[in-house]
Amino acid sequence: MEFLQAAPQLSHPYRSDRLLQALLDRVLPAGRRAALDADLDVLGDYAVMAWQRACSTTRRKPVLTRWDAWGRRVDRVELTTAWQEGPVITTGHAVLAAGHEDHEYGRLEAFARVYLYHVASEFYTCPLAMTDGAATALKASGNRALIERALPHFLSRDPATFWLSGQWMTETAGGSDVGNTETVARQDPEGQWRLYGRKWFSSAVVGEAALALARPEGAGNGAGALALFYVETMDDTQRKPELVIDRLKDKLGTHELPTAEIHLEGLPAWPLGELAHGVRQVAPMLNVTRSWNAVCAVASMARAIRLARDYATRRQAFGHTLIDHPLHARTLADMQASFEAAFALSFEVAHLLGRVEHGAAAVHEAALLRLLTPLAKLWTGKLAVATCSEALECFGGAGYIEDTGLPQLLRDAQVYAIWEGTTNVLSLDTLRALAGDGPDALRTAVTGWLKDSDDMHAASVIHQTLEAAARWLDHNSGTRETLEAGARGLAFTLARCAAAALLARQATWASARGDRRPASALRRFVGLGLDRLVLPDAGDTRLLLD
Ligand code: MFK
Repeated sequence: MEFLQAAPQLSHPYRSDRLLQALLDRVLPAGRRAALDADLDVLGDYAVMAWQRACSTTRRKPVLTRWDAWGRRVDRVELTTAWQEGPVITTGHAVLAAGHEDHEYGRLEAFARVYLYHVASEFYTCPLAMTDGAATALKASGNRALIERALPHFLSRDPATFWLSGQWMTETAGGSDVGNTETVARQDPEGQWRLYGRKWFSSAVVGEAALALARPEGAGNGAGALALFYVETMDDTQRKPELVIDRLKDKLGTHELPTAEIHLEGLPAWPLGELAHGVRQVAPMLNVTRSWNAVCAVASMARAIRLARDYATRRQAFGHTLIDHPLHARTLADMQASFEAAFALSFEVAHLLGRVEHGAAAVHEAALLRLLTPLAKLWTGKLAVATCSEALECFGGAGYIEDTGLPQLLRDAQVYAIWEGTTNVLSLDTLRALAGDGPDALRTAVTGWLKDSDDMHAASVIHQTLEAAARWLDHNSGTRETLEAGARGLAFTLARCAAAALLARQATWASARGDRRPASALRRFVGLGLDRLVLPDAGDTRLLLD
């Protein structure tokens, strides 16, 4: 009988996830913790089922049918099975609704669900993120009519009444720079606003609503003249004729997600607030979707490491199982340490968001949230790509073979660094946050997180690196060009310092309960280095590009 390699098995993503269990044990009051268990358990079951299904069925992509047999325009999108299951899972386990409950733990509890559901959902979490963001932006707008109209659908616990929302910003001329938006908003003779234009990346084309940026006719150029509108896409069960799906995108990854190019040909629209400063109005949505991005990035890392760790116990080479080879074990442990740091930072953002929204936060924590949100997004986006790439390598050639289900992890991970703002755009956003109370807020927070740590070495490296970052900022803040050129290095440094300090807080809590693993994650992560500051340029950048 020829040798056949045993495939990796996915252990239960909730029951065997000590990080999530420990975080919830530390933060949640006992009653809330117990009440959450059933939903998380079922979402973990769903993830295991979805992995087994993906390993035993042919992968599908959504299919767009533009015309029916008789020549009628239908723009029908057929979805994969996981996407068809999306509304039932989402509403049945309050994946969105929990985040908008009236208490400070709502966001944390919702993001715990997102973390478990994400990979199994086949990026159905993308439109969920946007729906969550739309609900948040609508609440921030104070527009009572739209809130009463849309929120009961967005936050529904019944699949029959549940609506998804899109976020229509990106255009051919305006990707990162949404100030180049060409979509025009025009009032018809009855005073109804209607949108005319082309949106180039519509990730929730199957949604029932969207928030869209558009330029009211006659308003000037630039971002300040844009307005934010709410639109609906359906007339009962028919897509509105003023919304035309041109085609689905052929993407590197996230194949199950039906990202589309669309035309708006007079789609009725309602402004959220004033007919200007749309970017400012959409910012609450961006910050929520960026938090989702971070949590989903760590969910992908968790999946990749979980499979690679399992495989290392099943595969023999050179007379040993992989996990008994020192270099392989070291490689996995390095991945685990960085993942634990990324997990700590992403879930701190989730927890802070709920605390700030419910007035339960300390004075400095609003500025802290503003700073940590882009940091978590930009750092976890890059780390997810590196981690998934390393995890694939842990399988050797098998990691490069489609029907193992592994390459998809890497292809999908690449999107975290791109959508919702690229790494560089988010690094520049970090500069915006640092121009306010961000630096003081971070210093105060880090001091608090390190307060009881008995890892003196780690605490000292974190403090020293933060001081180096503060000196770098002081030194370079006079020259915009130098500041921007170094923004990514600065952002990575701050993200790593914050994550390390959060790991230290978790390690202190866990050590007191006899678990020494977070303390070793902290030592290893700090050992990998926190400082990513860049030296001044001396003109080399231009020379290198000549
Ligand atoms: C599975 C995971 C789920 C993930 C969901 C995936 C969804 C995928 C779909 C997409 O990818 S949609 C496309 C996403 N596109 C972007 O994220 C755009 C990226 N570009 C930026 O973020 C730019 O930084 C930005 C467009 C915001 C800059 O535009 P401007 O015109 O240069 O903005 P400006 O003048 O700096 O800021 C305008 C206002 O917004 C300012 O406030 P004021 O008017 O009061 O001065 C800013 O302070 C404010 N602002 C900007 N970013 C902010 C913010 N406020 C709070 N938070 C922020 N992040």
